[in-house]
Amino acid sequence: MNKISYTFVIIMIFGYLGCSKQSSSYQPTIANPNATTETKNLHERMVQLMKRGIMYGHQDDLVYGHTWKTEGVSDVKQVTGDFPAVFGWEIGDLELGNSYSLDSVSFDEIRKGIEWVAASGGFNTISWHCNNPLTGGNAWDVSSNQVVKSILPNGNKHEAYIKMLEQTADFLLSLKDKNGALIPIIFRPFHENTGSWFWWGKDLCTADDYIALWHFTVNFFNQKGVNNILYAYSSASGFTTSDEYLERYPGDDIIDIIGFDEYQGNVDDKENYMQSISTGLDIVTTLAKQNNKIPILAETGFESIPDSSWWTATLWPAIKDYQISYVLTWRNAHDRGTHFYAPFPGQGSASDFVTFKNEKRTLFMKDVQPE
Ligand code: BMA
Repeated sequence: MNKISYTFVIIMIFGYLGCSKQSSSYQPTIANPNATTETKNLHERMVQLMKRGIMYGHQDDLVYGHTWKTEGVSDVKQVTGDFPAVFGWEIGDLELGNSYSLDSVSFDEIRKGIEWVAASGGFNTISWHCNNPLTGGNAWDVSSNQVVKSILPNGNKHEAYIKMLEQTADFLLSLKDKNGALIPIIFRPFHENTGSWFWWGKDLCTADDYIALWHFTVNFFNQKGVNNILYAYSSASGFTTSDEYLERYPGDDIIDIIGFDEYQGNVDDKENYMQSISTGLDIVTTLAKQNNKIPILAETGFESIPDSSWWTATLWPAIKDYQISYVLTWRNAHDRGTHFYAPFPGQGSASDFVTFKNEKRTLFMKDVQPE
């Protein structure tokens, strides 16, 4: 090739790369190259469904609700006639080898629920209020700022943490569909880490150690063949810039889904809550587009829902203009009368919740059925 045609080819190649970069569209990808086919399919369904609307999720929806535990069906189903599209599950205490979660739900029941959701076309996400491996206290034990350091390689609780991870990996590998394939799970450990109320929180460990904890954990699962996971990072709310959001972000190489948790505290807090959601979602959806991640509002709600039009006058206007995969409201405790975040029959916001459900772009279980 002579010099002129060589130069021409180089220009063509760079021209092509430049154009293809500019025109490349938002196409979220999975960090784990060994993710199972079912996990890839679930991820792709999330990407496609985001174009249609925002899925509604509820924590522990199937296993208990307001004033019922063993007998009853989903408060959300009772009120709307349909189930949520996304089901949150909590596995705190599993790592201790216990048969019941910290919220007194048996892991066998959780497994059955997860299997039912997968068979019914819904999405499963697991949160983990992991006990404190250094002190033996619970997730909220912030008496030491050495916990994360102590469980990383060379720390004196490293082996203890590995045992906890083994219990967790065994559970994740026990989730099978009717064909024997692993059920894909959105796993969201070490959440709200930019607050300081859990042992993995901001004042309790350095950013480097927090990020190292994530890497160790994901690598451990990868080595165990736990390839049915989409990893979700959700900070606390309150960040106002993308740099701030990324300060403790574990990295694009291991994270698939990004979001944050935000709650409304009282009726007067409405404007602040809506503003905080909007600031957070501006940042998270922009970062998601830049880095090909799926954005979510990982946890939210207004305890006891004292505002009868909260769903259509607060939550929906705050999120409706964002392209996010889902919004999840927290649990309806069976044993604490005021600790609920979804309505039950007769609750003050029940009819407004039905209006929210009937919005064209809110997606419940019947709306997300695979083709
Ligand atoms: C918290 C509360 C607790 C619960 C924990 C883990 O926000 O709901 O009662 O034990 O989540 O589910």
